[in-house]
Amino acid sequence: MNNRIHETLTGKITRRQALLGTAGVLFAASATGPRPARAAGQWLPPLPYPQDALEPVISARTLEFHYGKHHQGYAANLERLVAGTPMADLRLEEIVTRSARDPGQSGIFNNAAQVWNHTFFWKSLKPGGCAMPADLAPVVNRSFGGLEGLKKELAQAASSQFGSGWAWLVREGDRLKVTKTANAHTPLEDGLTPLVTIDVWEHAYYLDYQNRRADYAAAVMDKLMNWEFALENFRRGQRPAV
Ligand code: MN3
Repeated sequence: MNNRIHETLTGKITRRQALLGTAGVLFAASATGPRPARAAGQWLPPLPYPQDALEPVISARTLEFHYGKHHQGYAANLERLVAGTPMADLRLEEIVTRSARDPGQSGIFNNAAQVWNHTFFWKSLKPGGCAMPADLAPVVNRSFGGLEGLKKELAQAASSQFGSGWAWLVREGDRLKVTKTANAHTPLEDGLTPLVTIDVWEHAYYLDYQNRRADYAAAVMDKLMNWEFALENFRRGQRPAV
């Protein structure tokens, strides 16, 4: 978290802010009035790689829309929906799990979950991909009989999800399993630990693959999947923070 966001979230008035002049005065005034707005853009962290880094599997043009329009749109909606509510002070994962239990908050849930899912998806991909880490291989073997078995199940989940949604590799106890969710839904709602995900909304692949979702999913698994990120999440053994 950068200092400015941290200061805004904690409400600290620092010497640096005092030196900001007008901005510092405005912030100081807001300390006794309504809670200051959270930093703009907080739900839209930078992509972890350049926009063209996933080519040719995922084009820069797709990321321009997927990150720059879709993810950006969910982030902007979320910011607007939680502004001035008690949700505004919660961590993103808490907003997701709390709003999931309240049908009256489906708008907040859909946007918060999509922000979480997308931030997690970007981290699930790595330019050039990577090998399965030796420390994760035994649990993959135990759960799926090997990497090919895992890919087969993940491909099946990606292809068979009817309409928009997500295919996931998750940790359940000491084993792994594949699951899929519709629309904005996420395994966080079921208390599972996601390790990696594949976005199977049409906006994720249509510019590059049109209707060939299975080809997109196979290419992502073979050439971009960040198995090192999967291991990090497996080791953490709890809800991974994004
Ligand atoms: Mn998407």
